[in-house]
Amino acid sequence: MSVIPESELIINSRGAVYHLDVKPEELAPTVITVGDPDRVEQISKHFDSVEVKRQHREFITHTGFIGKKRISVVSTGIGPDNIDIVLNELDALANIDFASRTIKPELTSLQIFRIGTSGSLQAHIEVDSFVAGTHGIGIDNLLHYYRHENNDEEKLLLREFNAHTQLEGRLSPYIASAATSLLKKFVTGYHNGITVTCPGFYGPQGRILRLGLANPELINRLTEFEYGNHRISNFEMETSAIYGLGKLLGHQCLSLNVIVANRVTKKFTKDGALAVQNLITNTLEIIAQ
Ligand code: R1P
Ligand code: URA
Repeated sequence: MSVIPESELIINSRGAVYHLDVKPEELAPTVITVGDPDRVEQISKHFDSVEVKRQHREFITHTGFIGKKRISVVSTGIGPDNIDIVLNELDALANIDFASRTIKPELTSLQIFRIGTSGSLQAHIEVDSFVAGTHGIGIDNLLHYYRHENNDEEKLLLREFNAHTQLEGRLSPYIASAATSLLKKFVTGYHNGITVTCPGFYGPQGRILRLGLANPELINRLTEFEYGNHRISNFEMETSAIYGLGKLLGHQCLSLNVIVANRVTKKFTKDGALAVQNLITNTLEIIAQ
């Protein structure tokens, strides 16, 4: 069994993984990730008890219980590059023996839910509504650093997406799916659609402040995409990376987002804090069952 060197898996003096500063026993099998560090407390305040509170950089972790369900909430900060750190470290906490630095013989599959904010790409997916992403299409590059394969449905969807958007060549889009076992619990009250993950908030999401866009047609192309029942519902900055890495590592992942901006109707939520709170309470009710 090969030993993972100190330079590759960094464990601090507390015996905790480097960026998250969390020890293996401090992580629950159900994990909620959020972009905004302040959202961790907004979620853990609904717990019956909180046993662990850790913070290092933008990564805050609270672990506790709702009834008998043990849950960890972890902030990722913004973007797919941070998801590389968080997903690898969550997996290390679950599946690497820190004493021997070897992969455990029996692997644990975590349930990972993202609770985030997002921009809608369809007029009818209004601000304050909820989206559960069936797939993540990444127009960042993260998954290309890992060996990965797609199933036939994913290959077809990606091929159609590339043909329609003409992004391939300038970018290298990739696709990964939600865990269907989790997705089926989030149908009523949630729009289901493809979530596109971008490596930025402005140019990569077609926003113009002072700079011109290399691809001014991006939003229209995404909005108009159709393949069978599949449509692109929204975009944000983490989902495809979570789905892609989560699947490769053997975890079940689902990304839930509340719409704060509608990029077609140009509306913005009147109360973003309330919108996020509504998604939190709704999601926790389902997760805690
Ligand atoms: C951009 O404002 C951030 O908000 C969205 C995007 O994915 C990006 O992280 O998610 P969070 O609200 O979870 O941070
Ligand atoms: N988060 C994003 O990444 N984009 C939006 O439009 C809103 C929230």
